[in-house]
Amino acid sequence: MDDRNGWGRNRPEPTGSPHDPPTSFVEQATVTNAAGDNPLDAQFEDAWPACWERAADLLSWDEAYDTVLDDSGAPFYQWFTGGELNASYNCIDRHLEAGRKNHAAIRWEGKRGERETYTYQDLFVAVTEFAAALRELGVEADDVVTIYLPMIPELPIAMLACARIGAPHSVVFAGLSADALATRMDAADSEYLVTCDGYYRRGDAFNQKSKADNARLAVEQAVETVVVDRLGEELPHVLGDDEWDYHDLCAEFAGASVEPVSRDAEDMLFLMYTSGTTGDPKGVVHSTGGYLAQIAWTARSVLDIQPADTYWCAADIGWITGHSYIVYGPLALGTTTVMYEGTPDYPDRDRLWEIIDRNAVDIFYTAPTAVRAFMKWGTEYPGRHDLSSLRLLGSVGEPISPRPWRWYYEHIGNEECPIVDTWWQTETGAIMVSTLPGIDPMKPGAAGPPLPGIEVAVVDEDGNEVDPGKAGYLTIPRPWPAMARTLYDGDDRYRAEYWDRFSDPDADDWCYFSGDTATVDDDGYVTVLGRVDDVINVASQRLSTMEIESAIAEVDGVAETAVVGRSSDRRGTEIYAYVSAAGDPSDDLRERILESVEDAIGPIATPEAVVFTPELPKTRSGKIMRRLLEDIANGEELGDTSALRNPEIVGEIQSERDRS
Ligand code: 6R9
Repeated sequence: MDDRNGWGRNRPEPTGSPHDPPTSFVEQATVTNAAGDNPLDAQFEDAWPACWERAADLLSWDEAYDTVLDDSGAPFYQWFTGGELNASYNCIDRHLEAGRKNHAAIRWEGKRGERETYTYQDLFVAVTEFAAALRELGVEADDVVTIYLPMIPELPIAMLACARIGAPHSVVFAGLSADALATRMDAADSEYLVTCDGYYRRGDAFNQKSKADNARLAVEQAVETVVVDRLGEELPHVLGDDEWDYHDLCAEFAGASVEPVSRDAEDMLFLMYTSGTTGDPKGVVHSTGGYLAQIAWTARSVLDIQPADTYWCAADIGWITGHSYIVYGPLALGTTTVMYEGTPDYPDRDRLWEIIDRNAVDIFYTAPTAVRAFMKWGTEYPGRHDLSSLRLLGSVGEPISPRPWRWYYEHIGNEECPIVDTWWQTETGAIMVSTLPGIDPMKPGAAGPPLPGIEVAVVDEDGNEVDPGKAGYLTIPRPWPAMARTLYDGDDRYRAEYWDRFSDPDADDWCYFSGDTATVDDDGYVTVLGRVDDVINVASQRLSTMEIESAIAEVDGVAETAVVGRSSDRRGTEIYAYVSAAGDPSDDLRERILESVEDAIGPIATPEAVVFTPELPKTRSGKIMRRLLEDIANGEELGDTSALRNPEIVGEIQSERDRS
């Protein structure tokens, strides 16, 4: 990247001033600077990769590993080779053996106010019964089982049952369409499906099985299907050939015992589809040993999870965040993990705070998109509840800019909870960049330094590290235990997507490219700017849409914004800003937005249009659908909007665009 480009400029420092971690937190933090608790310190070159043994020590191994890292087949790295273990044993059985049978494993909060608690013993029973049922259906080790369930307890139970018998699971987010499910089942040659009759969306019963039926018609293979009856009389369904009722099956295997199958550390634990820059979704393959080790270590060191805690990650298990930090991480540590089926604003906008209050939640982990919504709704809602049980807050999924950061810190954390802004990806499997909450100062807007044992480099087009404060490509020059092992679609695509760009195979020099752009400051703190594909070219200047967005987001009265490019004969691309306002949108707000961008970046980045909208279109994982906004700006035909959480917003934005 050269300096003439918009994003090669020095970027302003994150505007938030550094905060030291609150003393009350530091005094009891799991990982501190105190002697004797070295946080997997990889300051010394020769301590790497051996430092990762500390992570592996958090697990119970059936067979000890021989080698920490085998890099002979790079970039197809292998971790803890020779080791054997089982993920469901690590997440369940060993806690029973430690006398923690009656400790709550999962506290489930249903959409209609239902509540269920699974102790570790209950979870053990449910998982073994379903594991026995899966075996009966013919599932063998290495068969991919697709799970298409909403946030009900049967979802983690099914995942752990698969793990118990060595069958990799592929969880497809319940809100995805029948086509999306079929594509993923086809790509993984999956002959087993676990789904449900339906679920409640807001107050209404929504038919999930008909989507699953359509997907099954679209795939070539015969699919044995297990159906969880979630809605009972509310949505009667009939079971056809190759279809089984979940609860009947489990009842048949009541009291069954299924020994956890020892898996090689490198065996696939699960497969997770994520969207690629082009074409088909990518099937990201995760290992058993390295994945679990880094997940457990980061859950303990970054999220500060202790067995006695009640911990809540408000993501969906259908995404990597839910796999790693609702299911595997917290359960491996033997804590209580809260699982919530509903949305933050139903029946009212204080729903999450009510759940925190009632369950005395210690640790809360969510996404900036949610924080922006809370900020927009106002302090009245958290104000209704006692949030003093909270000890730590987390953020994931996007950059959290200083304003929402401060709001989260003050109004949810009462200035007593550190915030960990955790950067990672489906492909990294586990958290990679974050402050250690008992040690590192927080800089609002910057995620933090790479974790001990992790190396990050921000580089230019040629792979040379850029100076502090300069934007570049976010790369990871050294392997890490939870890294994706390959893509299910093939090793070639894996190399092409992540390694070709910045590696030199002839020199056996490998470097992972994340697809993100970032800056690093003098203290080694990483600020993520956005995806490389979030770059637009205006009058031959390359601008980062994220950079423009952060200038807009700082304006008082702006709740949320997304910036896209619109083709123009005049300037190549014009900047289009979609803004959701905290109050009523006004001309004055529009003026202040334009000024803020001009001040932060320059007139080159001033948006051609500011389109106010009540909400931005979001995927179910809360990421703004920029591509869709781009199509709207360009007046293009809109593609598939089935992955949207709020499809109804599209029409509103289109008419708003026509007015502006
Ligand atoms: C865990 C997850 C990965 C992409 C990633 C980056 C963005 C995630 C972030 C962040 C800034 C953070 N991202 N965490 N950007 N700060 N703390 O979200 O995985 O769905 O695969 O998305 O999300 O752009 O490359 P995934």
